[in-house]
Amino acid sequence: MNQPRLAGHALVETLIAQGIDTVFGVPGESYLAVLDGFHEHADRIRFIACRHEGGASFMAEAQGKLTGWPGVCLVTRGPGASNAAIGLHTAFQDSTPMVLFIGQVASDQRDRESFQELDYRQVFGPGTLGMAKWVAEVQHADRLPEYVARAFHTALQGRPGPVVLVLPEDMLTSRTAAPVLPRVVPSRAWPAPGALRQLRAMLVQAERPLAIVGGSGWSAESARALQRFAEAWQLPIGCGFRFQDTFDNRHALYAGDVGIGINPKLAARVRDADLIVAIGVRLGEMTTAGYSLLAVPRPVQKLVHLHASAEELGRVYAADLLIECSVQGAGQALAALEPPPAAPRWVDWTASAHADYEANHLAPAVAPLDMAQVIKTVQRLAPADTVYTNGAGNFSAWLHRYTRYFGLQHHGRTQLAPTSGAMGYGVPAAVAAALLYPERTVVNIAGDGDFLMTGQELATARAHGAGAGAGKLISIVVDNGTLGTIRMHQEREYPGRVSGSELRANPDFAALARAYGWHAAQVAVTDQFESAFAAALAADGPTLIHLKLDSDVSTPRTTLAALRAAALKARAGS
Ligand SMILES: Cc1ncc(C[n+]2csc(CCOP(=O)(O)OP(=O)(O)O)c2C)c(N)n1
Repeated sequence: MNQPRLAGHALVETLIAQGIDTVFGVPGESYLAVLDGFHEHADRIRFIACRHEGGASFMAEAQGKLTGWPGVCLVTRGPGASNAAIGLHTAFQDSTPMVLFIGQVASDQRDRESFQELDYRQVFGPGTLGMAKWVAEVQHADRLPEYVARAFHTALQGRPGPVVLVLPEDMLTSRTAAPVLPRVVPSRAWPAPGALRQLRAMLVQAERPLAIVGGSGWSAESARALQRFAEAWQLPIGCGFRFQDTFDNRHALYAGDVGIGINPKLAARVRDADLIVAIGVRLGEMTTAGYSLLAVPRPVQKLVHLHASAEELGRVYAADLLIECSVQGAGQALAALEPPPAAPRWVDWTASAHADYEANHLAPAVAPLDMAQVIKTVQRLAPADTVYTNGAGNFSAWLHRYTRYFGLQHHGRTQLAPTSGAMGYGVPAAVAAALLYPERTVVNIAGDGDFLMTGQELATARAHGAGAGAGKLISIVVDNGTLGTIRMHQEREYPGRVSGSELRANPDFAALARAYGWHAAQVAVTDQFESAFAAALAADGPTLIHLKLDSDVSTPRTTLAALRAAALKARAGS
């Protein structure tokens, strides 16, 4: 047993034992004893005080995405927990390991609706369609190590995801001599040998196979194993929505991303495939183009789904073969599969899939501000291991289409993007990445609506020196004066009837950034961008580049005027 110490201190010690050196949060009077624990152990762990719990929970989520180890967030009772919900939901939908700690009212005040009291089990209650894998309250300080170890196991095992631990104030101020537990070693399921034999037989029979990869939990090693498997079988590889960095986009087997704004030729190819092997990825709405690329519930294509969660397998699709296994297990086992008996008959199919991807990378010139050229310039100048972050909005379509993610077999994750479609994710994710990997450059692309949801975290970046070292922190705000995505849907469904989607009285984003102590530049024409970005890469602190984009430019493929005209024409014809 240890010397008795405050449970708040013991909690910090358990986090250190779990390998955590950075915690994101917003302080509250409910957990002063934990804050005191950070003070006590300041040489081994830091508490990054954010400006809003939405920012803090996004940062912890990004930490989980980037490191593969649970990101940790600490917030106070009802109001803090409510603000933090968005990061939790994102971690759930994105299968990101995360632990959210919430300070709670003292036990002797419970159930009175006392100040800021909330029933976290009701609000975040576990489910397969929810916010958390597990929600629990730690009632006895002596059991803190047990709860924390279970939280880390639960966040990491099976389908990774978020866990909530609730900490009553009186528990945190009690004393405990309980020793911390060692760092958990999560269990990883391996595919069964019989299932692998079946999968191999299906591959041998196939004419036009295609693999869709993604999901969380991949290590660089398992991504390399996946690449060896793909090479042995000459399989075209598509990456699931916002898991574009699972496979090297420069590889000759890469076919493109199977997400929003999918290359129409790739969509046709997914439909035309006779065998889809989905590895690690959820077959969710965005990856299946609204459940249309694969028919529900019985796809026309033969379907093999490898996933770490029993709940995910068969959730939507009646597949031909379901294999419950971790992505690490999948990668290693697939790489060890007996190679094909002869050169696969689909090599032309694979080559044309990659040729379609390359052709989709070409962009027609657009004036005065060419977003495709902006993204291509970013990637030409930025270091290879740059981390790209974004939230939700049409602006992200250029990023997703024109960035070639290097694949996590080289640099670990290089894409931090919410499959949950949460606006406001990109800025905090970028700040978290810059704090966790100070030697790496981080580029955030944000919409004007998207940026203003969490822009206050520019202050967090400055306060903690993000982007002040060798790695640069750059936020590029695409200001089109509108919630362009919503406007796009309005023009399709209710042409010409704009309601609620204008962003009037936007701030001067460059001036706003300077007020936060960031460098800033404004760019309205393509030619100005390269020098602005080069200056950001050479700057001695973080930089925001404010892009002025015509609101009519809706996506890489269309304009609002064209959408409106098409919708009006369709109405006139019906
Ligand atoms: C937190 C949150 N609120 C609302 C939405 C719905 N939504 C999706 S995209 C979007 C507009 C994004 O606007 P902006 O950031 O300006 O980017 P743009 O589409 O104009 O490129 C909205 C409101 C969402 N996805 N997330």
